[in-house]
Amino acid sequence: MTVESRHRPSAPPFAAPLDPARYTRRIILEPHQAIEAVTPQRDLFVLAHLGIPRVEALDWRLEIAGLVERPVTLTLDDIRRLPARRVESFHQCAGAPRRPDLAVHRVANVVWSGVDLADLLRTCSVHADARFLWAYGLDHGDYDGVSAKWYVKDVPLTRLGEGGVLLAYAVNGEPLAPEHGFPLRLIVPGYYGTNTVKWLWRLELAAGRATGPFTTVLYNDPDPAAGGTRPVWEAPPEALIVAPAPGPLAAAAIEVWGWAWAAAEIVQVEVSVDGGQSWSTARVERRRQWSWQRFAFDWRPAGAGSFTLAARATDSRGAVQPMGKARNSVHTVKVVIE
Ligand SMILES: Nc1nc2c(c(=O)[nH]1)N[C@H]1C(S)=C(S)[C@@H](COP(=O)(O)O)O[C@H]1N2
Ligand SMILES: [Mo]
Repeated sequence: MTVESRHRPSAPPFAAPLDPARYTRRIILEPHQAIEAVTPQRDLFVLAHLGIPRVEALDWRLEIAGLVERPVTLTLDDIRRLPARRVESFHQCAGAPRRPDLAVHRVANVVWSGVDLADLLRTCSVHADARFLWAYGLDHGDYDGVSAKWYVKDVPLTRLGEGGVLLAYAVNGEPLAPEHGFPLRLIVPGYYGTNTVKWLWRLELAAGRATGPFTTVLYNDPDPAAGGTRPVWEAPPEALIVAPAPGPLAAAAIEVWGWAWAAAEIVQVEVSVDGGQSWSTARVERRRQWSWQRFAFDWRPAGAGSFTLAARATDSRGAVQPMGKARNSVHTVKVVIE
């Protein structure tokens, strides 16, 4: 294998037709329906920018190349024979790639199974000058005015050093469905979903950031403090109100509850029943690995009327959710006490 072909792959050595060959989005659960602590695979949202590749397990191969001493090509059986790891993590879509001012509240929580990528990479001997992992999906084509040879995302190797980064072949103990990345996807717990590359066929170790549209013109949010833009990688704190659902309610003792999550553990959730003018501290469960955390607040409405409930999370780094104009803006729910 030449250096040129290691750095400029043209195609995987097997067929993976796209069906459908276009942007596909399926939103299954509304926030008030996200009741289960672990979201069943059939209830996960589906997000595919370019289409859904259909893969024959026996034909499929994963190559690991670029700045490594020993490039390898693995079959699915090779990967399944490696020690299996489980990681519970929130799974969140960042929303529109070019709309950092819009919160979509699209989140789930699942248990991924797969192999530890840092362990696997040690067997390839990564060069000292490598700084990023580039992950290639089998999907390709046009999206929002850009053309992609492949769906490629990148992860700094420092994140791999923090643990939990998987090549996952199962979710909640079930094989990945085609739309969720069969046969193998990258999982970066704590990062937004856009980085969890589905339908992997190539991993490349590189000195710089990936050069495709999904890491350059898309998914980079303005950040003057960071000198221009910031990749949409780690998820900042966010809380979602599950109950009560929007609409009419009887005037009784009401538990306002939901889920909160971030790349770092959530240490505080506050609930407001007056649209964010005043706040009370809610109870918050500890997290398991990178799971979302349940919060709850007991509310006794003083009387009938319309109320805007809101929940605001703070993480262990001290970051707090903004009220508006952010991917993680505060979620509000309007209820009417009858
Ligand atoms: N190859 C590939 N991986 C991808 C995407 C994609 O379009 N192609 N979409 C990403 C985005 S934006 C999200 S939110 C998650 C969604 O994962 P899910 O559809 O399994 O819920 O997959 C990510 N991985
Ligand atoms: Mo997404």
